[in-house]
Order: sequence, then structure tokens, then C-alpha cells
Amino acid sequence: MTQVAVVPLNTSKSRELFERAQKVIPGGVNSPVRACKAVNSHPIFMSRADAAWMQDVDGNSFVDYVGSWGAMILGHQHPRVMEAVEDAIRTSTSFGAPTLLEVEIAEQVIKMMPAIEMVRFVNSGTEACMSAIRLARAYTQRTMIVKFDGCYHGHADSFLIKAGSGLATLGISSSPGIPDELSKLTISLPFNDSAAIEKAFKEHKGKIAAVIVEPIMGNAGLITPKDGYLTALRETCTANGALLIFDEVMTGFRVAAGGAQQKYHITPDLTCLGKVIGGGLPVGAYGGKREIMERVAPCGDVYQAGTLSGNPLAMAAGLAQLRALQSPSAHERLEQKTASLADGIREIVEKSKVDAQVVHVTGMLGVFFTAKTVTDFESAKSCDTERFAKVWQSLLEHGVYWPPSQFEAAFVSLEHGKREIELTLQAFKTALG
Ligand code: KE4
Repeated sequence: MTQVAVVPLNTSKSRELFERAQKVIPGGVNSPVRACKAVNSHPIFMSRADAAWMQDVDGNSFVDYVGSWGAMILGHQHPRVMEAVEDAIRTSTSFGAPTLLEVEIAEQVIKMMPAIEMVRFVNSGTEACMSAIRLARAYTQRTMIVKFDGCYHGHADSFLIKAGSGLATLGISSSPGIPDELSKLTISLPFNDSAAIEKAFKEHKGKIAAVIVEPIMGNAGLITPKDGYLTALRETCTANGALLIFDEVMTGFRVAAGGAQQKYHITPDLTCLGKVIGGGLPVGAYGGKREIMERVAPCGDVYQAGTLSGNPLAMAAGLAQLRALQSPSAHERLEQKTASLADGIREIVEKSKVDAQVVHVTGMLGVFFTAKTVTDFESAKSCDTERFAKVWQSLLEHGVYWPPSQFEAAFVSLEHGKREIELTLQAFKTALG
């Protein structure tokens, strides 16, 4: 990997590509948050990535803290993942028929997340969450859904209300194009507020099919649940006959081998997955209690389908990652790496005159530029996003590719070692003066 040049970056090829891309792709990108609008930059077009590093089309190298938004937990081009995909690709790229790999990865997911007794693979986290709420509505014969301000469950119509990630980044509270009749069926509440959930169930008695939550919020920056909050959610859903859906698309197999549900000892009725289980290839999955999942067609009557669901390349990559994550030391090492980075940034913040909060869980961290303790989307929105943009630019110039939004989390992989962490801390020192 080339040395990181500490000079004003030459990103001329990225700029040229961005001009060209904007003529043929809306905003020049295939997903809004990549546009780097919120950090007053043009997008950086990447050409390759290895381990914890990415290289852009101008030949600049960066320590990567996006990691395909969490998928690349083993680092880029991990030998076991690459070998699995190379083997799979020699058999074809898709069959449209069941394969052994789908059974093997389903068994692996169930082994690592015991709350999942059956699982269905789809092609994205959006599909997983969209299908999970359809199933919850059918199973409970109710129509309303509860989500939380700043949580992001993909771009299905029911979720684009006070959502996080790209909507928060662009300052959009909910998207046009969603009929009022549908958005009325989604209630969005403040995260970490147990009284609000109690009140919602009182006001909509017998109508709420499910509560869907990111057990650790990763789409408004990184926001952890207050002690007892997830238990209160679980108990309230059970008492009111509603399903509790954990959206672990981001946290699954990252914050612990069994995800946030293992970390906080909560048993959700349904779990949504993505990212890590595809090793960087398009994937999603939803699963949970057998009696609920057996309502899914063709076993049951709740329809959901997908041409490329269970795609052999994605299954091979995901299975290789999951098997590697089963090693007992994997999450200890990931925690040590993340904690060392977070503690280092915290120390730099304390020595600087900058108001910032540094939060981390295993494999994920967030830096909020505010004096407030961030416990929900409201407090996250108190951040100084202009300061974030300046810090992001400085980090980029010093060889660190940080997620280009205050309302995203940063991802650490098992390939982030001493060199990468030291370089990152040096870049934060420069950025925070
Ligand atoms: P996808 O449809 O993008 O695969 O997954 C949607 C989704 C669902 N649930 C959670 C908790 C998620 O974080 C996501 C997607 N995450 C964002 C990153 N904040 C994807 C990045 C992007 O939109 O480009």
C-alpha cells in the first residue's frame, strides 16, 4: 500500500468522474450519503481496497472507516472471503434455484443468533425490514408500526418518517411520494424514552403490529440504549401483543458474535440482518420465531420473493465472514481496536478546545461535535455539522476516510492495526488542533 502523502490532496480524477457521473446518475452517486454533500466535498471515487485501506482513482490511500457501511468487518479482500467467492463464481453467478450454500449460511446464522429459528435471505437491508413488518402485520392482524426518530431501516415507504442516515444527512425529515394514508400508520418516537412507548401503546391500543428498532442506533451517529431501555421495549411489546423487531443490519455479528441481542440479552421476535452476512455483496435477511416465520410463502401466505435472493456469491462471502467471526478472539480483538481508537480520540478532544462526545461499541464508533450528551436524535441534531465537515476534510487530507456525515457511525475492521490507529489519531490531532 502506498505511503499516505500528507499534502493537499490531488483529487482531480474524482472531480472529473463526478462531473461525468452527474450527467447519467442522479447526484452522480447510487446512494445519497456517498455524495459527500454534508461535508462540502465532491465524492471520492475509489479504485481498490485492501485490508483496512482504500485507494482512490487519483492514487491517494486512506484508512477506511466506512468499510462498505459495516459489511467489511474482516477488512477488504480477506483471503477466506475472496477464496470462497472465487470458488462460487466458477459454478455460475446465479441459479434461480436453491443451493447448498443457502442452507449452510442459514444454519450458521441460526447457530450464532438463537432467537432466529428460521431465516429468509433477501438482497438488501431494506428488503429485510420491509418484509419483516409485512410479516408482523399479517401475524398480528394489526396495521400500525412504531419506529424511532433517527433510526434508519432502509428506504421502504413505511420507514421514511423522521429517519436517520442519508435523510438526516440531507436534512430531509421524510420523503415526498409516500401517501399520507400509509405514513399515518407509522409512529416515530424518541429513542431511549420508555414513557413515550407506553403512551403510544395506550393511545393505539390493539393497533400496533410491531416496534422496529436499531438496538444500538448507527444512523444518527452512534447512540447506545440507556440501561433497561431495551428490556422495557421487550416487556411493553409482550404485554401489548406486538412484535419486537431488532434491526441488526448494522450491529448483527459486529457488536458481539450474536449481535446486540446477545450483548443486551434481549430476545426479539424478528431480527433483520444485512451487510456482514454478505461480505460486501448484496444481501439482507429476516428471521425469528418459527411460528412467525412459517407464515412466509410458500410455507405460509405472506408473500415475499426475489430473483437473486440467496445469490451464491453473496452466500459464499457471508458464510466465510461468519465462520471467521466465530473464532473466540475475534470480537475481543475488535473491541480492543475500537476502544484504543475511541480512547485516543477522547484524549485528543480533552486536550483540544473542541466540544465533542466520543462513543463506541465493539466495531463501531461515533464522534459528536456537541457539548451535550447524545441520547437520542434530538440531542444528536445539536451537533455542529460545519465543524464536522471541516474535521472530515482535514482527516481526508491526512489519509483517513471517515464516514461523510455527522449522522453516521464509523466502522472498525479486524484489519485496523496499530499503524492505522496511530495514523488516525495523528490525523485527529491535526484536525482538532
Ligand atoms: P440497505 O437497503 O442499504 O442494504 O440496508 C438498509 C438499512 C437497514 N437497517 C439499518 C440499521 C441500516 O444501517 C441500513 C443501511 N445503512 C446505511 C448506512 N447508514 C446504508 C448506506 C447507504 O444508504 O448508502
